[in-house]
Amino acid sequence: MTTQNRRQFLKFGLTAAAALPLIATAAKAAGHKTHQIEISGHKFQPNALKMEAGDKVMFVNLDGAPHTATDDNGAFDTGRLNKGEDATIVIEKAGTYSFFCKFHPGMRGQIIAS
Ligand SMILES: [Cu+2]
Repeated sequence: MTTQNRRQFLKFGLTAAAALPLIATAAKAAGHKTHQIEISGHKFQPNALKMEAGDKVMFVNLDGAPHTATDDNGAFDTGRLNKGEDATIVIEKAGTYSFFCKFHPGMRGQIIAS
């Protein structure tokens, strides 16, 4: 993704202190990864992602149609992503997160954080 794209950085379930850039840098130094899920052909790819709690996930929409990645239980929501846009979320707690697209509810994916 290029820097021209609108970038969103969304954090959920964090304290205000944890949202500080310095803390985010410390988390990165501790070895947390950023994973990527592409949205293409009305599918989340990969459709099931295994990762560690504390890792980030960047959703990138490559389709002409707008999409979202919205957790079934409200743990995260990228909001509307138009073509070429991306949004990054942080999964803080281990668990299985099932998500869908608000515009196309048949589009589903899963994040398994351990
Ligand atoms: Cu969609």
